[in-house]
Amino acid sequence: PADIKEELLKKYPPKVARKRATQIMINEAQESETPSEIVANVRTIPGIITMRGCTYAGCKGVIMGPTRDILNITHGPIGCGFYSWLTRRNQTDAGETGENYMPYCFSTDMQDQDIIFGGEKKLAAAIEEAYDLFHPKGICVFATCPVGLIGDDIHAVARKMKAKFGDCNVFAFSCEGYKGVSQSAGHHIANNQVFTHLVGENQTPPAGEYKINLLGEYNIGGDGFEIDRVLKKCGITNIATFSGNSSYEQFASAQHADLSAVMCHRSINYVADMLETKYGIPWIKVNFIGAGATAKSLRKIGQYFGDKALVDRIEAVIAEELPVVEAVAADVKTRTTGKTAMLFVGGSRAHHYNELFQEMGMKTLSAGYEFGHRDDYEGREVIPSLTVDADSRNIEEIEVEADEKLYRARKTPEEIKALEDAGYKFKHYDGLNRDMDKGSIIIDDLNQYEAEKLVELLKPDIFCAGIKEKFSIQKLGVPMKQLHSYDSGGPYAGFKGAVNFYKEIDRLVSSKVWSYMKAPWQQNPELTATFVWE
Ligand code: CFM
Ligand code: HCA
Repeated sequence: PADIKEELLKKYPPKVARKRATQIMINEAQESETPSEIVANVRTIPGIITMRGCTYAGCKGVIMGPTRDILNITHGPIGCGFYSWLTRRNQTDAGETGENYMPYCFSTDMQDQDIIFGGEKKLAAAIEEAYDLFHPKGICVFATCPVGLIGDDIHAVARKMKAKFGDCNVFAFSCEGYKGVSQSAGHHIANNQVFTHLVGENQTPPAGEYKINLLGEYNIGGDGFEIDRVLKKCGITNIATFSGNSSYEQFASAQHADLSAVMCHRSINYVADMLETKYGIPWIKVNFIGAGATAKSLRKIGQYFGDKALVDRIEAVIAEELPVVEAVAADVKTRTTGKTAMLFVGGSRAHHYNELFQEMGMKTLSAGYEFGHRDDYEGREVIPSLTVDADSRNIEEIEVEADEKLYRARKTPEEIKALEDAGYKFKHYDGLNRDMDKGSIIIDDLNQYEAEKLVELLKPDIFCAGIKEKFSIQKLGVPMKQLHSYDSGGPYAGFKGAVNFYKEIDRLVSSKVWSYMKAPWQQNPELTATFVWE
């Protein structure tokens, strides 16, 4: 593995090589050990073709995109709105009312003259037009790069329009694309505003027993539908998902839950903290990717509430669902055992999907995040030692206090202690490194060059990443599975999702079709050219 690292760095100029060397590590960490430090959440070196996206993508596309009945307006040139229009496969169930603005792409379509003379009037007119046409409960406004550069005050416009309408919650996000080093900054900006402007608005407690919020689940390919199916079967009430298949009302009611179950902690762990500080809702990490992980997460929720009726029902559901999944795993394993994978996704998924591959007897040779932070690699305990650089300081941290009226401790300190004494972990997640094999290669902010080099050197049986990587990897003769959009597949979460995933990966790694393929320039060398410097 050390040779592989050297190979990856060889082509770089010395300064670039030195920096990348701090973001590529040969994994030493084992379960009990403290992983060594990796450099993460820092700017991509200019000139490198990163896999990352921008702050606007994280705010508008990732966090706010999946909420069906909030009308999202992109204030900017049309490309930003167009790119984030239905590309993320976040599904929704608009139910009986059918109120769903996700199929629309709302944008102020800024032109040169708006950049020169200012775009605030155009934005106000767009909000007014959207309100007149749809009368939504909420309108959100998203800043793109030029808006930040010319200094349009989108928050003032939002406040003015909110006051004018009276029955529509209008608020804005300063999520200019360049603001952070990646999407991650956009998650934070989005979540802060939802927490400030929306959570807590609905005072009527929703009906149901064992109330939880599901944080960091975005219903890609229907994952959230499958998780909701399983939760419902167990008798657990999901008040609000942040933000897959969500509605305005769900966010507004989130303070009524008794537990926050956090799935993708990368995109939302600070909201879990704020819900606890302000309303008294404890939080735990869960993971519904993988049949084993799903069973474990359900048991963790059961143990928190501690009711025998719930615990028994959860066991009955697991006993009913798991054998079906295990039968499929046993079959595919005859073909997939020993096969190898590489996993490079934005945040949590590069970690979560390890478990699904393990269930198929497969081995992850190399993995990493586009924009994870050190805690996503090394575990939550490193958070106090993270350095706050200028880029992180750019992102607002909001201070919350216990709400005078609404704060209610869900458990007594004795109850919490009893759970912890029994090994129960609140507010905790392990990083990726401890779950990866010794000697596997962990890479932060992998780029186009390194991706191709890794495939060339280690020839995995499958490579998992996003749309930008898809075709270049397939041209190398290796099957490629998108773990962002799932291509056209899914769900992969929960019990039914695990079955879907096993079958899909089995199909991909057992097929030879990609290795037979030759790119045009491999067949017809006349298509290649050599540049000669005269
Ligand atoms: Fe969390 Fe996500 Fe991910 Fe993410 Fe994303 Fe996504 Fe992702 Mo694409 S919230 S960090 S910003 S699990 S959109 S649903 S697939 S990069 S690994
Ligand atoms: C985003 C969204 C994305 C992109 C996926 C990809 C997603 O980062 O803006 O590169 O294929 O999951 O849709 O992460």
